Amino acid sequence: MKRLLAVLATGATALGLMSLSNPPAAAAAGCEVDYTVTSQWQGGFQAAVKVTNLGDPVNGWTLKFALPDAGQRVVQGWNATWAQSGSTVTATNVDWNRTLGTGASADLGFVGSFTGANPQPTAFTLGGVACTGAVEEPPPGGGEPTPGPGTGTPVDVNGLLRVCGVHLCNQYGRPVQLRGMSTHGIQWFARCYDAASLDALAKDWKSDLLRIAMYVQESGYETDPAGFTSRVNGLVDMAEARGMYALIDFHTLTPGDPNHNLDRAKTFFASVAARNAAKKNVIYEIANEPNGVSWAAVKSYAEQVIPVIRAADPDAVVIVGTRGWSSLGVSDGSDENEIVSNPVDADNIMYAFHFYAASHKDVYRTTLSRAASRLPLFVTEFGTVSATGDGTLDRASTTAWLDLLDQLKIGYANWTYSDAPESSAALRPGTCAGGDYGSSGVLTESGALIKSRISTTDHFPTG
Ligand code: IDC
Repeated sequence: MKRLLAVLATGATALGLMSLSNPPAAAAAGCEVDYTVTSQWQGGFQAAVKVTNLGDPVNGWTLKFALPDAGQRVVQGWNATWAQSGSTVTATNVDWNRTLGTGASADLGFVGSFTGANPQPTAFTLGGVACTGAVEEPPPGGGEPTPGPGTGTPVDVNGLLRVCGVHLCNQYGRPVQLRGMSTHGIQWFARCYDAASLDALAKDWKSDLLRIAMYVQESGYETDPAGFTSRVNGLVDMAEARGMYALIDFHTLTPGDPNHNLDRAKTFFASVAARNAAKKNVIYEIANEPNGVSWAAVKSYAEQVIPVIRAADPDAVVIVGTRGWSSLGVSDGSDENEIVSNPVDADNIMYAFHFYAASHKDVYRTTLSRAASRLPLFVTEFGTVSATGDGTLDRASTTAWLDLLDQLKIGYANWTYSDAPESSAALRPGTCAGGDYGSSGVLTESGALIKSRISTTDHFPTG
């Protein structure tokens, strides 16, 4: 059977047909692709791609097309996993748009760069089948299999990470978003990080990472360097054993100038980098929240600490805190431009962005959105509440933030996986003494919200 569908092409809109990836035998297949350049500027453009499934319902799909000018690149995409090889662009469904019923659409988009001309893409295909403008019965076996989600733990699937462009990429060179939890200060909440709690975090929460918040002051590292170094290493091993990434957070806070702790940082990172160099699961975060200090001072600190790490562990990702409590400068009256115009002189690095949903809203979201196409960003800490770590949970703002981070594929760690008596904590007071981390009753309102977000399937791209 061949059904022909009328398609309408107007102005900047090109319509094509998309066929289904890996359709079941004898299923009707067909799609409409509506491509629009929504804005264009010197050297760049933004495009919207609306994909409508005209065939039988699908669970998992991959759209491919060609950007015919070799100078065209997809810089940043949303609502799909975007990749480009030569002139071929691939957009694979994300979690929430995996299923497309008959007549259902997914709205994708991307920011592209170009040199020379900016022609419209051609050759929309899916599973290698050319789009022809019709719905048809696919030939048996005609589909190309879509890579399935990886099996195994986050570290098994993704392996050694590396910054690629503005993203964090896995061993296949594909962008990944890591979603997980931060400890509270390990000097206060060590009891919350035992085998049972980390089992729950890995298996029940399906957390991709554990951020290990090692305060430097406030009874932290400075009081017992060897002891805290060893506790951090122990937690790195526990995360590794459970397939989670470990983000080693040198939790500077007060004083806000990281240079106050420069010598301690060099000593600490020389030690943990040498000890953990062979591991695939370690990411170094060299200064939690610089504040009341210039970007030049933070950059100078980073350019002294990063070489110490690289000397021992050359290939690990390093995350640099930003001015204004890691707000990209916003909380100190600046913005990301101070970094874009004067970046840290090192590669394989990302910049930290922190927010507390009840305190930091649209101005911060706008900054993050803008900065995300220019700087590799990682939300190494955020809260669902106010910047005090306490107060009322702001569900609407938290949801807006997490939707944005998902869309931009920016990784995050929530403050805190602990039973601290404050609303930012995910576990109710007393949980850690009780040792039961699995019952729904142990979760605070914040814990329940965050667990529901991070426990969804990751669909890390492979191959
Ligand atoms: C808070 C803790 C709180 C502790 C305080 C001082 O939740 O129990 O008394 O630190 O150490 C940050 C910091 C993080 C803060 C958190 C909430 O990185 O250390 O934790 N916050 O105030 N930046 C913005 C908010």
